[in-house]
Amino acid sequence: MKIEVVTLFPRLIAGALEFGVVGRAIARGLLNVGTEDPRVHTSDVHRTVDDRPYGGGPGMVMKPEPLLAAIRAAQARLPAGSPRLYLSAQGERFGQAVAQELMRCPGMVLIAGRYEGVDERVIELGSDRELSVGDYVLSGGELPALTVIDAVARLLPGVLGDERSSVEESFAQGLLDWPHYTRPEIFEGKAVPAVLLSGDHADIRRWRLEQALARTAERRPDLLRTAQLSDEAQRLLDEIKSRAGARAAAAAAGTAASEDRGERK
Ligand code: 4GX
Repeated sequence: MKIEVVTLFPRLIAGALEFGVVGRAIARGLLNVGTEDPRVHTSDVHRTVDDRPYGGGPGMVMKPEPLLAAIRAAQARLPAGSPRLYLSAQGERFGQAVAQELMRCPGMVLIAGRYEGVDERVIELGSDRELSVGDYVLSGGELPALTVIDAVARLLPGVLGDERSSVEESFAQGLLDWPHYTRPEIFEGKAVPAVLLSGDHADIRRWRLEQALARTAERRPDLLRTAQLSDEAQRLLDEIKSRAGARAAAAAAGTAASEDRGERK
């Protein structure tokens, strides 16, 4: 896959891509990331890429001409059918489903804006899709672009070898991760759960699935509504929920009983 990032800070992109899984994917030729700087597409002595907003107000807006020229130069280096994606807080939420969709593209242009925004006509003429990585305000689109690159790169064939986590591929797909442990067996008085030392792989597998389900139910119940649960997972989840329900009832009854004894809540 070939990715082009349109950015005023090409070294920010290049620097972040030197390390880890993505760095290795690039070194092995599984992924290629280029950058295009709108400043290159200016002709005035000051290399101006921003201007004051029509209608007044504080802050600056990215000028349309250099930005659109940069997008087109980037696009010209990519195969046909490579989408142009604009990163902004106004976009559709980027998540694992969008990453999976983008993984199938031959390439993509990621447009990282700076200042208070870009001239709206560039979004209309030079972008196919607007993506947001989350509901917070950043000072530029570079970190969102790197987020998209990282999430997509991990899905490319051959990028994850042994590290291909079973979470993404197998029985706990769409759930939060289970807890992980390594040596020592006791750390600061805290022991590793015994089941993980038992050598019983069926037991370990069931425990991990149960942990993933319980955490997801507790922290992100919204994910359970879209996760594709196996019959086994659904059964485990029903048990977890009835245990939680029973605990809540016992706690309420305990409160009632202590109140009956005249103790305060
Ligand atoms: N998820 N930003 C875009 C420039 C900008 C400012 C105003 C349009 C209007 C963001 C996010 C994000 C910061 C990227 C501002 N563009 N991008 N940039 N959250 O906050 O994707």
